[in-house]
Amino acid sequence: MFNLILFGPPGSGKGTQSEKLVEKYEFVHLSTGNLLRQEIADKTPLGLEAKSFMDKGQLVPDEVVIGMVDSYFDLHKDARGFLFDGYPRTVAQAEALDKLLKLKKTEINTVLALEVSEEELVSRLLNRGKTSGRSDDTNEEVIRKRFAVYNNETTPVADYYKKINKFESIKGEGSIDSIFSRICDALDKRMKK
Ligand code: B4P
Repeated sequence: MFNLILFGPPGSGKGTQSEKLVEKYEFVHLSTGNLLRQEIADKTPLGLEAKSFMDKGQLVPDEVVIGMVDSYFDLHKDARGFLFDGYPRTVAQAEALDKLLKLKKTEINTVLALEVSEEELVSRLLNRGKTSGRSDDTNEEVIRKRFAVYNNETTPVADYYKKINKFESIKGEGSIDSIFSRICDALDKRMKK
């Protein structure tokens, strides 16, 4: 089993690149953002709770997200590998993921982090907000709040994986295909190890 985390700030292209990676490498795609948006669309109690945080640019509480990830994992017992997109976003989530993978006798093999400047990120998100209907993308104040949350709560996750030598940065600006090819090169090297 080979497990990859695609890491990066909001709008860095995790969702965009994940779709291409899933097609090429046949990972099971676990996007906590997509799972939460589905819960919101289905108007479940979890979705209603999550929406109040997401609309403000805040993270959904760890226990909610961790429980949701555990259930998704159980639904894919035969997976040959997972692509974690937007998860973990806090050190508590990273620790919970380690525990879960250990129970399944597997581990994270690599973390690839998309590096994009903040101005480019704001412009991508406002642009997506024009068509996506995502309330967290239409207001620049909420977008800036998401970056502040990323800097405070999510960047420590990078250090968590740097310490164990599993972290690699990828230039996340340029065409979608050129970024994809950088990710594939890094991934292929790691898979050979
Ligand atoms: P997510 O759904 O994870 O989304 P994201 O961070 O906004 O975006 P992503 O990086 O996937 O960008 P994308 O490819 O779409 O999170 C949303 C919210 O859910 C969070 O703020 C939080 O509240 C909650 N949440 C999710 N996971 C959580 C967790 N684990 N714990 C707690 N809360 C959680 O790209 C963005 C735009 O850029 C698109 O329009 C795309 O077309 C464009 N783009 C992509 N690549 C480009 C390129 N190379 N050039 C130009 N444009 C590009």
